[in-house]
Amino acid sequence: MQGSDEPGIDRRDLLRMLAGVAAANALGVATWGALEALLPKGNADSWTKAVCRFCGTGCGVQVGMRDGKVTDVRGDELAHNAGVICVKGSMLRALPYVKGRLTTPMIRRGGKGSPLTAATWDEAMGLVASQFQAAIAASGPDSVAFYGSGQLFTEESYTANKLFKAGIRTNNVDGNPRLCMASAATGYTQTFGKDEPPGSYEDIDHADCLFVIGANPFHCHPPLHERMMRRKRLHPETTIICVDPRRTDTADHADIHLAPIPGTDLLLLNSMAQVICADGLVDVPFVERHVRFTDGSAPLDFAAFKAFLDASYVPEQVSQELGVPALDIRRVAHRFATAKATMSLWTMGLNQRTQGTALNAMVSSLHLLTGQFGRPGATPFSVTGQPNACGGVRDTGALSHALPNGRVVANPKHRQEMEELWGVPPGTISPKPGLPAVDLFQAMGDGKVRAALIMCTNPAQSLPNSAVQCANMGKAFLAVAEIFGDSETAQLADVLLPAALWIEKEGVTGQGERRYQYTPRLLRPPGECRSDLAILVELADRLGLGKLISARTPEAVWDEWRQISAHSKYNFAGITYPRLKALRGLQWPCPTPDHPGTPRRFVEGSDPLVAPGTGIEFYGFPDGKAVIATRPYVRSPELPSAEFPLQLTTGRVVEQWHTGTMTMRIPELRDGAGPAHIEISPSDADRAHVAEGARLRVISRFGSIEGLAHITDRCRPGTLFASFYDVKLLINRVVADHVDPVSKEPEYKVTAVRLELAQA
Ligand SMILES: Nc1nc2c(c(=O)[nH]1)N[C@H]1C(S)=C(S)[C@@H](COP(=O)(O)OP(=O)(O)OC[C@H]3O[C@@H](n4cnc5c(=O)[nH]c(N)nc54)[C@H](O)[C@@H]3O)O[C@H]1N2
Ligand SMILES: Nc1nc2c(c(=O)[nH]1)N[C@H]1C(S)=C(S)[C@@H](COP(=O)(O)OP(=O)(O)OC[C@H]3O[C@@H](n4cnc5c(=O)[nH]c(N)nc54)[C@H](O)[C@@H]3O)O[C@H]1N2
Ligand code: SF4
Ligand SMILES: [Mo]
Repeated sequence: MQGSDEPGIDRRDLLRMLAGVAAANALGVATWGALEALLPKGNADSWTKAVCRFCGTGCGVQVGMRDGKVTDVRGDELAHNAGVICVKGSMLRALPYVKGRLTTPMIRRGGKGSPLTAATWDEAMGLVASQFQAAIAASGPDSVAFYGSGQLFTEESYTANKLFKAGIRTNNVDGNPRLCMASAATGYTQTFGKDEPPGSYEDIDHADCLFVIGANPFHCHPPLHERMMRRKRLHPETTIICVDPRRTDTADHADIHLAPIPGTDLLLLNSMAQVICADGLVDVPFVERHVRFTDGSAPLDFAAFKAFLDASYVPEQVSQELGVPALDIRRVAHRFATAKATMSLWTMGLNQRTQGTALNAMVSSLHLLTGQFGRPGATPFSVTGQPNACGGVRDTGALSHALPNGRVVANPKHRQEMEELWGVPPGTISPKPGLPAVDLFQAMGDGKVRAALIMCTNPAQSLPNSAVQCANMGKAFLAVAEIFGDSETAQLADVLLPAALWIEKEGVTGQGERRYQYTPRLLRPPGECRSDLAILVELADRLGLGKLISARTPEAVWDEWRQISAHSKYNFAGITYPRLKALRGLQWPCPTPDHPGTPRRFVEGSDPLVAPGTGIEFYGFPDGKAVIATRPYVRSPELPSAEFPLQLTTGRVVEQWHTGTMTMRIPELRDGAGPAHIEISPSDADRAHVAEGARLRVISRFGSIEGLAHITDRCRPGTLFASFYDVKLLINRVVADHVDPVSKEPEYKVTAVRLELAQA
C-alpha cells in the first residue's frame, strides 16, 4: 500500500485509510460495481495514484507505466469510487498519445485574417502582453478579460483570479462553470449562506429514496449511478425516482419516472411542497429550530408560506402545464417526505434554466421542510460537472461577481479582506463586478472587451447562440491556451499557446463532494508545451506583476491558497501536499493537519465549524438558520408557440466529453458514440414526415442548423434532443442564450424550435 512511510502523514490518517478498506471488505462493499483485481498488475511496471481528467465525479485512478509511457489506467480501489470508473476513465491511457497536439506557440503575424504560424514563446507571450497593455492603456483594465475553466488545476484558477483581480484590477474573470454550476452556487448560497453540497457520495449508501432530477448519471456520472444500483441491490426497498423529459438510461433503471415538459420543473417542486405542507408531512421540530421563511425581501411565517403554495401549486392545478399526472406528484411527494433518508441528486436539467437558482434552492427547501437533512443518506446533493469546478472555480471565486471563499465583489468588507490577504493596497480590487460569460463575449462584439486570455475551454462550440458569439470573438484579440490547435476557439485565436495536459503537470482538483485530490506529473509535456500555471506566471511577469504572483510552483500556490482559506468557513488549511500525495483526498472543512475531513457539513461531530451542543447549525447565516423562500414559477421564454411548436433540449452521452476535442480523437470513444443526431419522438417524426436518417433543419429564434434525424421513443413527444460533442452538428448555433437573472447561467435545456426537411 502506498503512502505508509510518506512524510507528513500521521498515524491517524493511515489508520483511517486502513479501517475504511477493512470495514468495506468486511461488508463486502469494496466490491461494489465492476471492481477490477485488487492489486493492479498487467502491462505496467509501476502504478501511481492520480485523478481522472474528465468529470466531476473525480474518480481516483491508478496510472500504469512502462518504459516512461502510460500503458494502462485502472480504477483506484482505495479511492471513494472503490475502483469503479467509466469508459472515458479507462481510455485515459490513450489521451496523452492522441494525434494532433499543439506543440509550439502560433501567432498571426499579419493580424486578423492572416494564417497562424509557428512562433517562439518569447514572441507569443510578448504579443499577448503588449496587446493587453495597449488595451488597458487605451480603455482601462475592464477592457481585458480571463475566461477559464473547471478543468484547470486549482493552483491555475487561483493564480488567474489573483492576477486579474488584484494585479490588472479587473473583475472580468469568468469561465465555463458559469455555464454549468453557477445556479448550484447561488441556490446553495441563498439557502445555506454558503456554497457547495453539505453531503457526500457516501450518502447514496444510506438513502432509501433517491430523487434524481434533471440529471443522467448513467451517462454523466457512471460510478454514482453504479453506487445507486448497488444500494438498490442490497436494499430493494430503496425507491429511485427520475425526473427527466426524456426516458434516459437513468430513467430506465428508476422505479418511478416523471417526464415533465422541459422548463416546467418548478411547478413540480412547488407542488411537492404543497402536498408536504397540506398532508402533514412537515418535520415541525426541525423547521422550528433550523429554518426561516421569506418571500425574498420580507420574513414570512409558515402559514403564509403554505398559503402561497395553496394558491397556485395544488397538483391538480399544475398537472397539465407540467405534463405529469397529479397522482404521480402526490406519490413522489409522500415518498420523498416519509423515506427514512432521502437524497436528491441533480445537475444540468435544473441548473441550465432561467429559474436555475430557484430550482436549486427549492430542492434544498424540500429537504428542510421534511427534515431530510444531516443524517446519513438525507441530503440535497447537487452533482458537479467538471473535475475542478468546485475546488478550482467556485471555492476560489474565479467568477466575475466573486472573490475567494464565498466572498463577493459587491461587498466592500469582502474586498477589503481579500486586499489584506493578498497584500495589496486598500482600494485595489475594483468595486465593479465583471461580466458573466454570455455578457463577456457580447462585450467583445461591442468593442468593450478588447483582449482576452481563454484557457482550457472551447467557448466557440460550447456557448449558447454560438454563431453570434463567434462573430463577437472575431472582434477581440484572443490568446487561447489549448492542447489542440484545431478547436473551434483555437481557430479564432490571434495567439495559440500550447498547454501541457493532465499528468504532464501536477495540481489539485476539488470534486463534487468537497474532496480535494492530487494529480502527479508523470510525463514530460510534448514539444514546447507548458502548464497553464507557467503561462499565467509568465504573463504576470511581463505585465510587471511578478511580485504579486510570487508563488510559482503548484505546491507554493497551494500553500498560499490553503492559508487564505483558513480565514473563512471554507477552511482547508489542514490539507497539505504531503497529505494529498498520500491519501485519497480530503473533504473540507479541514482546518488542521490532523483533521480527518468533513463528510457532513453543518452537522455536529462531523463539521469542525459547528459549535458543540448545537446538533445542526447553518452557520452560513448569523442566526444559524437556513432559508426557505417562496419561489413563484415563471414560464420559460422558450415554451412552444405556433411559430416554434417543438422544444430542443441538449446534453451528453457517456463516451464523449463536451466539445469532443479529446474524446473524438480516441477511436474507441468516437466509434462508441458515433456521430451526433437530432433525436425525435416517433409521433413528431410521423407528423413531420421524417424518416430515420433524414436530413433535418432545426430553426430557432437564434439560428438554424442541419443534422441527421434519429427517431427514438426516449424523446418525449414535442421534445427534440441533441448532444454538443460533434463539430458536424454545432447545435449551440440554435440554442437560446436566456440566462437566470441571479446566477447568469444560460438555459441550454430549453429552446423553442421548428423543423424542416433539408435537401440531402
Ligand atoms: N459522458 C460525459 N459525462 C459528463 C460530461 C460530458 O461531457 N460527458 N460533462 C460533465 C459536466 S461538465 C456536466 S455539467 C455534467 C452534466 O450532467 P447531466 O446534467 O446529468 O447531463 P446532461 O445530459 O447535460 O443533462 C441531464 C438531463 O437533463 C435533462 N433535461 C433537459 N431539460 C430538462 C428539464 O427541463 N427538466 C428536467 N428535469 N430535466 C431536463 C436531459 O434530458 C438530460 O437527460 O456531466 C459531467 N459528466
Ligand atoms: N448545448 C449545450 N451546450 C453546453 C452544455 C449543454 O448541456 N448543452 N453544457 C455546458 C457546460 S455544463 C459546460 S461545463 C461547457 C463545457 O464547454 P467547454 O469547456 O468549452 O468544453 P471542453 O470540450 O471541455 O473544452 C475544454 C478545452 O480545453 C482543452 N484542454 C484540455 N486539457 C487542457 C489543459 O490542461 N490546458 C488547456 N489550456 N487546455 C486544455 C480541450 O482540448 C478543449 O478544447 O459546455 C456548456 N455547453
Ligand atoms: S465517471 Fe468521470 S471521473 Fe470517473 S472515470 Fe468516468 S469520466 Fe472519469
Ligand atoms: Mo458542466
